[in-house]
Amino acid sequence: MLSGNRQPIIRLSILFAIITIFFLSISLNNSVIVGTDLASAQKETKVSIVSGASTMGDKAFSPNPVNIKVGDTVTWTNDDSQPHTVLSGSGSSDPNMGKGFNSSPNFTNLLITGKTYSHKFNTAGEFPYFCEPHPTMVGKVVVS
Ligand SMILES: [Cu+2]
Repeated sequence: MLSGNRQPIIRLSILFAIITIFFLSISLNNSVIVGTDLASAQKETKVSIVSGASTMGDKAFSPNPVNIKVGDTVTWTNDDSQPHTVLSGSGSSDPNMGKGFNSSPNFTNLLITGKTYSHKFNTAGEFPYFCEPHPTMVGKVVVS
C-alpha cells in the first residue's frame, strides 16, 4: 500500500489531470464553435458604382455580375460624382421593379457620392438590378 505521505501527491496529480481535461475540453469546444461559425459565415460583398457610371451600361457596376452565396449581403458604394440608385428588376418597364430591393424608393435617399446601400440575399437565383435615374446602368446578382 502507499505510505500516508504519498497520498497528497496522488490527489494533487488527479486534481491536475481534472484541471487539464477541463481546459482541454473548453479549448476543443471553442475550436468546434469557431469551425461552425466559419462554415456558416455570411459574407458581405462590395460592388462599386464606378466613376462615370451613368453612360457605362453593364460596366457601371463592378464587379458585374457579382456571385455570392445564399445569406450573403451585397453592399453597393457610389464611387461616382453623380447620385444613383440600385433597385431590383430588369429595367424601368419591369412591373416588379423595386419589389425585391430598392435603395431609394420614390427617389428618396439617393446614393450620393460615397453613400452605401446593402441588401441581404436569402434565396438562390439571378437577380437583375438597375439604376432608376439611369436605367441603362444594369447589373446582376447571382446567388448560389
Ligand atoms: Cu445612375
